[in-house]
Amino acid sequence: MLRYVVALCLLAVSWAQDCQVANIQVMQNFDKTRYAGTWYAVGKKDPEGLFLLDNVVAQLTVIEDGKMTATARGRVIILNNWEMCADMLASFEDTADPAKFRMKYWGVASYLQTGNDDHWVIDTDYDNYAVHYSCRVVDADGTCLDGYSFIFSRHSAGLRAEDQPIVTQKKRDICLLGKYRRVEHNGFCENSETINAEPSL
Ligand code: RTL
Repeated sequence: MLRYVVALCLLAVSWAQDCQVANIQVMQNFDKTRYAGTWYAVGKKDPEGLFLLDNVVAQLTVIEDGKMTATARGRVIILNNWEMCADMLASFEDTADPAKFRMKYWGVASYLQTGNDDHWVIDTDYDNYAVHYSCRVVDADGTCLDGYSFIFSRHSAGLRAEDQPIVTQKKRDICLLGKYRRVEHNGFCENSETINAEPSL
């Protein structure tokens, strides 16, 4: 009996950690209206190339037709060491899975990056933490070759102690444990005007 239990556990662990993008579990019964509002990035795993460095704050909104839009701001370094706060806009396209979106994004300034990435919500309690995941390039073996992930908190100071073990487990589930850096919030992007522009869809 014990042997079967051990075998089943091993099977469950290996299945959960086969690192196939297609097998990544996302938030069940995801509710975007509860996901809306301000999120402070407190941890991130970077993709290849230019990316948001720190002081990253995202503001998500659900507009009348139920579509999700967002603004995001963060410190970036572009061109030859030009440090600035990037104001970004995004519109989300729903998919068959309510926790998986396609996110089109662009900068308020035209010289900022534009893109069309996955935006998957791996887990959230809506009031304190959210684990985000985006794979940009899936490798031939089905694992993620280039992607990024944010750990969001409703609190700029970071995650509550009680949420940390949950988030650590989710990082492990998406095969990114140990790949994150802390995202500093030192006020660098706070004194610029608040962005309240609505993305033109
Ligand atoms: C996150 C969620 C909220 C909306 C948006 C997001 C991502 C923004 C990115 C911006 C990159 C900007 C760069 C600018 C330098 O040219 C996931 C936070 C838009 C990826 C690299």
